Amino acid sequence: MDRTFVIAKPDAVERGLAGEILARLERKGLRLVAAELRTITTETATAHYAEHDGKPFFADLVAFITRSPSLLLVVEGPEETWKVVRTMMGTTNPRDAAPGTIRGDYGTVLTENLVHGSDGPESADREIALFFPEL
Ligand code: 3AN
Repeated sequence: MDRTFVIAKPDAVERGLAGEILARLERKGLRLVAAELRTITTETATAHYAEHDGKPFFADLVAFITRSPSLLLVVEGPEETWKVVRTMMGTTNPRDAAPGTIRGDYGTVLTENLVHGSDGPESADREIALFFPEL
């Protein structure tokens, strides 16, 4: 089976949407491998978002993802699970995201876009190792 990493971000947990996000993934046919409600540390957030280090929004991004608990998930499916999840998430900016996607149904602003999903197989491996080293 093919695994990917998902975060129901602080805004999702604060709004009571973490269960909805998990339920959507499960109803799609993905199986839950790991789940933990955890406040992401600044150190882990900085490593996770390393590709954005130096960009003007980096500090706000780290402050946002560490501000309250996130629901961290590893899910698995038959193949290209990262792509299945990305399609269900919708585009990065919820304003542009199609209805029926998580961001399209529940979000309105770029900086509070509810969910993260690995953007490829290498990212999935790296992010699972970062957040769930025991896996
Ligand atoms: P995605 O979450 O769709 O993979 P990335 O990896 O490009 O998108 O961006 C990571 C996070 O950084 C996004 N979820 C978003 O909250 C934030 N972000 C991306 N671009 C911007 C931007 N131009 N201004 C503010 N925040 C941004």
